[in-house]
Amino acid sequence: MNERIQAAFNDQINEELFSSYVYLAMAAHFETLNLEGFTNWMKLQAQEELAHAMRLFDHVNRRGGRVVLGALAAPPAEFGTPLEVFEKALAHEQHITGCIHKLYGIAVEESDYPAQIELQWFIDEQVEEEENTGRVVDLLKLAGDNKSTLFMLDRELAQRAPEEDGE
Ligand code: OFO
Repeated sequence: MNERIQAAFNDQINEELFSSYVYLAMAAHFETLNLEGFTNWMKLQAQEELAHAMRLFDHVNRRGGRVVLGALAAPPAEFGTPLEVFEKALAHEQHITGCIHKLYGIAVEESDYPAQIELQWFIDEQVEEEENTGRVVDLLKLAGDNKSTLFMLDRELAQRAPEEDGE
């Protein structure tokens, strides 16, 4: 893999690790609100992001490239109401989708076909990530100030289980 692709993959590893860190901070935020289902959802999301970083990590190594890990910024500690948290999560996913599309564009410019195939998985995954996060945003908007609907949603999010492949 050439230097440009390698650097771009390393940047994306950092983005995925930072995503994991952000969702872990959101889980900690939900813990303070005693919303166990929301906490569960965010903890699993943090694990998924770590799996995404590892998938890119493995791709670089399998191609004879060199993974170089950069510094991780501290995520915020406060995120607001459950709706505000999920709106921020959705905005974050939209940002990540943009990063993946940019990375794919670089792989096309560099005629790196294995990278393009690997990144197609991420393009699909981002559609799912935005869909899942956007669904919770919509449900929270519907719930409005209704506490019992919020608790019902909390119970639903408690059901989220790790995906078979962890991704
Ligand atoms: Fe890695 O998909 Fe979310 O950020």
